[in-house]
Amino acid sequence: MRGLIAITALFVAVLGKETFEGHQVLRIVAKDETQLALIKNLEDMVQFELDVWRGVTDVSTPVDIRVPFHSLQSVKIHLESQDIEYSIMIEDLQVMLDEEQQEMESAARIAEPRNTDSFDFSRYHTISEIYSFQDMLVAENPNMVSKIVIGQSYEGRPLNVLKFSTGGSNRPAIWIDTGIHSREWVTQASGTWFAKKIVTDYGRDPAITAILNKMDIFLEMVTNPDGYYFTHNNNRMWRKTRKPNSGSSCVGVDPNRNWDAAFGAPGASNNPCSETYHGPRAHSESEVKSIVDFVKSHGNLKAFVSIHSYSQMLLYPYGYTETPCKDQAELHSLAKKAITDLASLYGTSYRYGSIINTIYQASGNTIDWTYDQGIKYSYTFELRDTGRYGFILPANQIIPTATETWLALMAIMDHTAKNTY
Ligand code: 0X9
Ligand code: ZN
Repeated sequence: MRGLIAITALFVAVLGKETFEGHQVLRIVAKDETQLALIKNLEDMVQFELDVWRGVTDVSTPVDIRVPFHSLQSVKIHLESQDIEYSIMIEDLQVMLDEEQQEMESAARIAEPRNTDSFDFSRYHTISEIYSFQDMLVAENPNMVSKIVIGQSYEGRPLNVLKFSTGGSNRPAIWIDTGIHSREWVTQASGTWFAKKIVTDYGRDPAITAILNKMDIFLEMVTNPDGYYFTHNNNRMWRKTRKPNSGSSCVGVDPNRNWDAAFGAPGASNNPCSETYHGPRAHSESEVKSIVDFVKSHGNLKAFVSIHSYSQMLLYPYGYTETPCKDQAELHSLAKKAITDLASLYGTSYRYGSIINTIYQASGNTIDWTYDQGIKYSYTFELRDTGRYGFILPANQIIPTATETWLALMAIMDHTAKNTY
């Protein structure tokens, strides 16, 4: 098995991108708790080499799993023999990836943008395009935007954070990150759109103007740059960091299980080959540690919003325990307001609640740590969609997704500003 993985890795290194021909994404629906438990077992059957896109939540929520071609038959027989219902959500993943790639390449033929006005927000971009977008935005708005490098990724890429500030020193601040899971491409793309939105609306929209006259905003758009690079060049489905694990041929740690909040407790895996591997120790990943150091040294963050995809949810702590956090009532009603605002644009419906009660148990996750650090308004989004395209959300949905999400972000930022003294 190990040998096979090593050979596959070598193959990809020599020949380029991993392909997903014949891979299907199955949507599995449990009839009852017994079936739910069986599906949970299936997630962990290593011989099938499954990739869980959307894990087990409850009986009323489907589970989406990418099944490699070689195990399709066995998985389908396995499900049928247990009388578990499933449908084929994606017939052939590679067909969808080819379309995505074609769209990106046809866009790339249009000249490189020379300023952020000609940046095409309706396309997905490479990491170097996003980094040059950041530099252009700083150059165009020297009085409001600056770039802070909070650290380096494992492979040595800069961890860039844009700071939006209209003055003051160490003002109370709001943090937003996108792309900590690298394959969730609509998030980095939305982060780019948010950055442009802030500079465009400041001085025009009274709400963002009031927020920025009181608080700073920090935005990390490519929070897992090695992973993002890897999704473009080697494996579109990469989620984790790219640091090798000692004693294993499997690479990477789940950066949303690596935080020092019930680190290693149930809701994370101790298997380096798992997509939810928590890592050898809390904050072992420099992509995580750099944010930890930033948060601590800043010391004045009032809101922390970490953006993922997919499944359309707005979540607050905790993920590691059923015990409600002490601000649950306030976080819940603010979440309701935020998703109501979001839905007002195109009717996109979101679920909301604590992580553990709304999605599943997840220990060592980002916002449990930030909340326990005293950042009350700690939220995490799961953006579009609910599974038709999953992580391969068509680029023509980037702007609508970012625009509706912005309404929810504004609700959170507005409430934070009004409750910060
Ligand atoms: O499993 C996760 O890390 C999150 N789902 S994802 O598909 N984006 O990987 C859910 C965990 C808690 N939710 C968030 N932190 N968004
Ligand atoms: Zn994620």
